[in-house]
Amino acid sequence: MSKRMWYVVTAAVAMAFAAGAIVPVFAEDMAPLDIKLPKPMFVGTPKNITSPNLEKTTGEKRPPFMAPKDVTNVAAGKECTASDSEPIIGDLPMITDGDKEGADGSFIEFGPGVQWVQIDLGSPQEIFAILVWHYHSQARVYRDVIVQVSDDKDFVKDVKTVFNNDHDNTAKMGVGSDKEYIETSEGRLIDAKGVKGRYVRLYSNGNTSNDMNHLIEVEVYGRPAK
Ligand SMILES: [Ca+2]
Ligand SMILES: [Ca+2]
Repeated sequence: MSKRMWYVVTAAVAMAFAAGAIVPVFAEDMAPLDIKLPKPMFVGTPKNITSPNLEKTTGEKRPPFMAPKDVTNVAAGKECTASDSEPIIGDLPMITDGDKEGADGSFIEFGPGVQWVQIDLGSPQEIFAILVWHYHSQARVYRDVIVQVSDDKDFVKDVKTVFNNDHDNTAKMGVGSDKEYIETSEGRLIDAKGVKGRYVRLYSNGNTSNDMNHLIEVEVYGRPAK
């Protein structure tokens, strides 16, 4: 390359860089999330559950979920609120107490209809995965599972929906394109794709065994938002 040509190419690259056309890529250190699972309460794939929006159950273990190496469960021990502050069974701190077992004594029960719980992460976080265990001592599907993230504790503005399997809008919060799923000891992992927010809110609307709503544990894998 001639000296003049080199100069032209170098100048063109420098201008493209300044214009934002070339973005430097720094490979982030990723690692599989280290998720501690509770003891399974049943084995095999239940065949007696039908629902028009149910995903096909493979019976296979969930593949590892890759996230930046520095994420932790930022929900651990954090304060929870709910649509009903006095659940029928259990109390709100159980949502983030680390106990994910399926047996009696580990789940909270809320009344029928659309109910929500909310976790205050304390400060805005960059969220990569949300794990939720509703109930797993029996195979069942929870209806209208909707998971949202916001910096607004009242979830009025700047609401980001990261999961919604209400295909027929019975919760009246908009139609979701996610599938219903059968609860197991693995819990449900929701890919939150680095969404930012201080509060996480999770809705449900009864289940295939009864009209009640249950929750065992929620984990939120993230890191402080920059
Ligand atoms: Ca718990
Ligand atoms: Ca629905």
